[in-house]
Amino acid sequence: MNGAELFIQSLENEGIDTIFGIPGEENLAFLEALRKSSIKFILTRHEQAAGFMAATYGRLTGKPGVCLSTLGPGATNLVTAVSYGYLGGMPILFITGQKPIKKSKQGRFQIINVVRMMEPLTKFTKQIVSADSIPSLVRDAFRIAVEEKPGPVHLELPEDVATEATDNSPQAITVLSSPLAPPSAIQNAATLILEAKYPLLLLGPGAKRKNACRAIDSFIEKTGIYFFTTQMGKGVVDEHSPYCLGTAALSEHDYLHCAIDRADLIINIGHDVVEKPPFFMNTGNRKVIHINFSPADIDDVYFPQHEVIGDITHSVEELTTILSTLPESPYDFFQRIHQEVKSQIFSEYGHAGFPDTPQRIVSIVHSTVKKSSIISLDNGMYKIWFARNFKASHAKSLLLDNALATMGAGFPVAIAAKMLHPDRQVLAVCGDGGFMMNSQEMETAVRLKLNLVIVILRDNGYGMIKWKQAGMGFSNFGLDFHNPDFIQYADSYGAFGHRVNKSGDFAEILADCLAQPGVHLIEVPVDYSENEKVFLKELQNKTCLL
Ligand SMILES: Cc1ncc(C[n+]2csc(CCOP(=O)(O)OP(=O)(O)O)c2C)c(N)n1
Ligand SMILES: [Mg+2]
Repeated sequence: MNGAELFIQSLENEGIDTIFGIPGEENLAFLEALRKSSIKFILTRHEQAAGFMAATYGRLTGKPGVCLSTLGPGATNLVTAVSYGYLGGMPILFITGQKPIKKSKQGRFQIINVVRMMEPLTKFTKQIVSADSIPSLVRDAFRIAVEEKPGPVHLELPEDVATEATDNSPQAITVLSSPLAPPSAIQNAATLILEAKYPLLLLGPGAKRKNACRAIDSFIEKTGIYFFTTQMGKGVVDEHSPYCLGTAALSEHDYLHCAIDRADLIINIGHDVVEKPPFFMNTGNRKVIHINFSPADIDDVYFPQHEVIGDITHSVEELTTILSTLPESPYDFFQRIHQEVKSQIFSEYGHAGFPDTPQRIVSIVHSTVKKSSIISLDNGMYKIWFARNFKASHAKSLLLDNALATMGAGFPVAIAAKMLHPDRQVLAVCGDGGFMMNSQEMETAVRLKLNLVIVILRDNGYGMIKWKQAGMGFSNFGLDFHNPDFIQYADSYGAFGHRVNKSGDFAEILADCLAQPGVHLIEVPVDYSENEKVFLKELQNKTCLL
């Protein structure tokens, strides 16, 4: 057996069934071993896209996704996806090739220090220098990738190590469990909650990772404490709940912020400051309890007074038991905010016109897709509208990135989500800017015979930055572009292109596309004048309920 074969065996031993990537000549021994294995190889058209797919695999399964590239240019193409997984807390193993390390005949051709390049972006990065060390390195990498907070790890497999003979074998898997919070920390948190007059629950993505959703549901049901979420925390609890106050999608002035202003205690389950913070500590002197797997990263915008560090499910279950005696609390203020959010945001249909407003697009998507559907959002103005106006039913309803907030991920993420959930409707919602950053993956999606829908919101520009530019009083400059004919573009890949040409078209086209096999691209012109109308005028001028 050679190093490459032992590497593949070690991955099989970890339960890996899929690798995403683009090989180079330095990976050919690895590719040959992969060909003979039980693992599926998903070839993509850009390493960045393969990285986003592997990250999504890790995000949705909790097991590391695996991504392969060659040395030098293949590895540098991975950088954005590695960073995406690092900030987003997604377990991923990146494997890159390298020239032989013992004797090289090509000077420094294509050689950069990939291990060092990965250092600030990963939890662990190492060059493999002997085939015998592969089992322990793979085992260690997998453990580190899934440990809280999960993230990317990297192993470099040089060509000569890949072909080196070895008779070693994979290491046995051990199951890791998270440490539990001490009873005193839980008791102190319960005391703070009992003392508070207006406690609110903030739900972030950490609450999804080891699936604390059910425990949090029971906590809310028992205590009647209202909740709001960060963008990436959407769906921890079904947002159709009577205790839902919505998502802190904007930094300030939204209806929900009146509830945050009133709160004297925020119980933060699973939000950490890597996600753009919802600014709940910069006004008033409310207290914050930090409930998470790891301690808070103290920041100007985040300095909790009390921390409950340990497995989130356990902490929440213990708190629920202690708090079963919660007295009736005067929560009717939050109840009125709940009603206000429901009527102003969640049921907002927007006026019928052409082009459609963002509110109307969100509302049409919400009423057309099944509850079990998965919607992957790229980064642009519409992400704020979806985060704010779309009611998430479950933890995977909206896959969005509010951590690296990179453009280009939305479509590859949808491809991986569909591969993992072939029975669910999967939709990518992208801007005309972000989609074109990885649109080449249409070929991958068509080759894989996936059934999925891509909605492209067309404003012929980098709309979100245009909105900020106008908001700062600057003139329109440097952000407008032209687009390809999206119907012909889809057609050239063997996908199906559709265009919304008049008011009312979108709902019908979307429903049809969801019902048909194949990759469907729908070009939807969008009226972004609503950004200013709602976010600047309506919200700045509104007053909070008394
Ligand atoms: C890779 C990357 N480049 C640049 C940015 C900065 N940025 C954030 S949103 C945005 C505009 C997005 O444009 P588009 O995808 O067309 O969506 P729109 O806002 O127009 O709906 C830009 C340039 C980013 N987040 N990621
Ligand atoms: Mg745009």
